[in-house]
This record gives sequence, C-alpha cells and structure tokens, in this order.
Amino acid sequence: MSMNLDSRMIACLGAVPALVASSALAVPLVTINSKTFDLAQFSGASVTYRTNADGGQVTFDGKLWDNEVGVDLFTLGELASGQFGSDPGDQVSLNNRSTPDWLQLNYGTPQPVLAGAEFVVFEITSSSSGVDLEGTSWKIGFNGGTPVAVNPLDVSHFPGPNGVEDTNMAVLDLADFGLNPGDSISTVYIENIDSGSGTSDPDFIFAGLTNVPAPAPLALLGMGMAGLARRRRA
Ligand SMILES: [Ca+2]
Ligand SMILES: [Ca+2]
Ligand SMILES: [Ca+2]
Repeated sequence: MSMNLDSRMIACLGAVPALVASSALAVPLVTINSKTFDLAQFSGASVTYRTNADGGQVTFDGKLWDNEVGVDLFTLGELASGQFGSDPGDQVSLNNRSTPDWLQLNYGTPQPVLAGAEFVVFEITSSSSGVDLEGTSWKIGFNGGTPVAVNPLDVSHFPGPNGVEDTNMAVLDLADFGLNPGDSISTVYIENIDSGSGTSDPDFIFAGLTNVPAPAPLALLGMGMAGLARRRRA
C-alpha cells in the first residue's frame, strides 16, 4: 500500500517538469535583467506613432540589443514598421522636442493585469554607467489615461549583455497608474518630454508586461514534495 502511494507521488512529481517543459516550449518566455516577459502578449500588437505629416520627427534604427536578449521581431520599432532587410527597425526615437513626439503600443488583445505584474520599458543609452537624461525625459499613460512623467526612482542602468548597447530600464508598478488585478491593458502611450536639453529625444527599443507564472504546477509540486516529506518522517 505504501509502495503504491509513493509510486503515485513519484509519478506525479515526474509529470510536473514535463508539463512545465511543454508549456515553456509553447510560450516564448524571455528573461532580461531578472524580468521575464511572455512574448505571446504581442500577438496581433502594433505600434502607432506621430507621423511626419503631423510634424513628427520619429526615426528608426537597427540595434544589436534585441538580438542579444532574445526579443528580435518584438521591438517597439518592429511593431511599428516591421523588420526591414537585415535589421534596421529595432529602435524608435522620439526626436521632436518643441512639440513632443509620441508612440503608442496597441495590444491585439487586452492584457489582464495580474497580481505582481509590472510594465518595463527599455531605452537605449549612450551612458556606460548611470541613468542619463533621456532615461527619464518621457511620460507614459495606459488605456488613454493622462500620461505622467516616469519616476526617476523607477529607472536604472542596465549594462548591455556581451558588450551590446546599454539601456535605461524603467520598471513601473501598475498600481501607480491605477491599474490593479482584474483590470486589463489595451494601449500604452509614451511621449517625450522637452527637458530643455538637446538630449531629450529618447530611443525606445522594447516594452512589455512582465510574466506572472501560473501557480498551478508549482502548487502541485509543493504538495507532492510535502507528501514525500511526510512519508520520510513517518
Ligand atoms: Ca537588431
Ligand atoms: Ca530586430
Ligand atoms: Ca537614448
């Protein structure tokens, strides 16, 4: 009888990693500087931006960063304009300062706000140490809400992996924007701020909601291990 119980537990434990592995294959998860993103959130997504016809001075450039961290094809520039030729659509720069340029990420499907989820924005920097002025010379709003200036306390310097471009990395608590579990995000609007400096023309490359792992497989694993521990103590 006890052999049967243990066998079932082991069978259960054995099945859990297989489940995790198969879901990892089906769902493209990418971890950048300890933040994990489910790239499926960008299914059907697009980025719109201020056009030249409206006085916009929005430009696109190729970078190495997206390829290095694993978000090639999912950058803000590529969601706006696609991947031209070999690579040049990665970064989108908001250059007009007198009448600030803007971009907007439009999700294909509204993304649920899960407990613990954050919204992270990466901006290419030429600084090799701290956050530079462009890292905080922008504002952001969700679902058509009034955009607010990014809090400098939320932005840190992220050295480029393997010597590629460094970024200013903004990690935003969605509750600060009135978004809580049960809400969803349809659009994310970003606009540059004229800081009075010639450097207030930020260069965005990637932005997204962080992934919050589903608890079910881990809870199962925990229950199985607790069961085994009880058996061993007995
Ligand atoms: Ca690239
Ligand atoms: Ca690319
Ligand atoms: Ca920059």
